Amino acid sequence: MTNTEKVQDIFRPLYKRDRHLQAPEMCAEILDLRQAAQNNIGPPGYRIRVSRYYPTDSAISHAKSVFSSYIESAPESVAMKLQEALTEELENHYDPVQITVDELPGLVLIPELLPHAAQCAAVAEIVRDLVPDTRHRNNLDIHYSMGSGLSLFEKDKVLEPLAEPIYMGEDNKAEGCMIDASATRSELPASITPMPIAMVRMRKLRWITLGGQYNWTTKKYPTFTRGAEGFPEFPARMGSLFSEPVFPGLTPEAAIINFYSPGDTLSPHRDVAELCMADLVSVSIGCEAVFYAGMERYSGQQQQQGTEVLQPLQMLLRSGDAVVMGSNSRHAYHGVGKVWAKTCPDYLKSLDNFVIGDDEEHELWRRYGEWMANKRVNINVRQML
Ligand SMILES: O=C(O)CCC(=O)C(=O)O
Repeated sequence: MTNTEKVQDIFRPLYKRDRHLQAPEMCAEILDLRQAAQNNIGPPGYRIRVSRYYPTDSAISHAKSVFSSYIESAPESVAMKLQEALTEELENHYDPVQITVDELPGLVLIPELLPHAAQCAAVAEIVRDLVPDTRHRNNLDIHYSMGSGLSLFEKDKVLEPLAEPIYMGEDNKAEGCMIDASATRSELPASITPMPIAMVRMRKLRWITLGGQYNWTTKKYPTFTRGAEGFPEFPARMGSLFSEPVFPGLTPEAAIINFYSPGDTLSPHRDVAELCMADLVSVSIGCEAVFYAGMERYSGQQQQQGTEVLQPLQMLLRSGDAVVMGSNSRHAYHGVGKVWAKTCPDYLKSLDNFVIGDDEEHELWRRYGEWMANKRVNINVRQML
């Protein structure tokens, strides 16, 4: 049996169980981060520890100012109300805790790290600025013309198929690359027909990549020298959230933004394309999901010796939660088992509440909120070198 088969064997029962799970609370093995932060109790087999996330009060103040400037650069129509909401939220209390796990050293779980207003601003940055920017590849652009950019909320737009697929690089033309690329991430359509934007928005857009563009076929980033001409720029605004002091353990150079609808899953995998061991940071926005993380290696030795294999840690991720995978957990297996419908928080569902004036803009934000009601957006940031 290969290691991949062993890993599949270990994770498969969890995916199967969660497919039918009505609510995460019904499964005692799923760690609820908020509860765990209060009662210090981990799931069977795991010992957790809870401590303050930011090491000092000045790091908290610095983080607050990062959130505030992030929101300041949100579109004018919403910046003021978002700023008010942020002030109110942070004045009340902002001192997140981190949960560490003895059995998975280097894995850090931070419930409620990203304030509500920053989450709202991030959704807007993603749909207005990042998705439409043709420098950021997405799972559809191999087969569809993106024209001047993918505007998800443009009424009546239809994506037109390309006459020939456009691959990312010469190496991408290898036979079988479509099968490979579609395995977990691309969901390429069986036949390439014009695709209404509503379909793209609802389900078909699965990811975009920022900064260094990861090649799903070669499973590599292009070769770069930091600082040299052509080194990819990471979007500065988004990058400000994923740097010190909020995430001191990485320099954001590449990211995958994953879009999940209820029913979508992500197979267990390890992120090993990066050439350094800087932290990998993953932030969730929108609907709740179960996230699994297991050891770097399931060698099968334990099974041979008759010792019990520790089940992957299963945890419920809610909007605003962050997962950091560093040091010994940097290459841990991980995946997403289920996204629960109707679990998106109200502040994201009613984004139009933040808009001042302008009917058109109001309508647009209403539609962003309607979209988020059934989405989970995961921002997964890495350092390449
Ligand atoms: O959606 C998530 O929480 C994890 C995403 C992930 O593991 C990845 O993009 O590699």
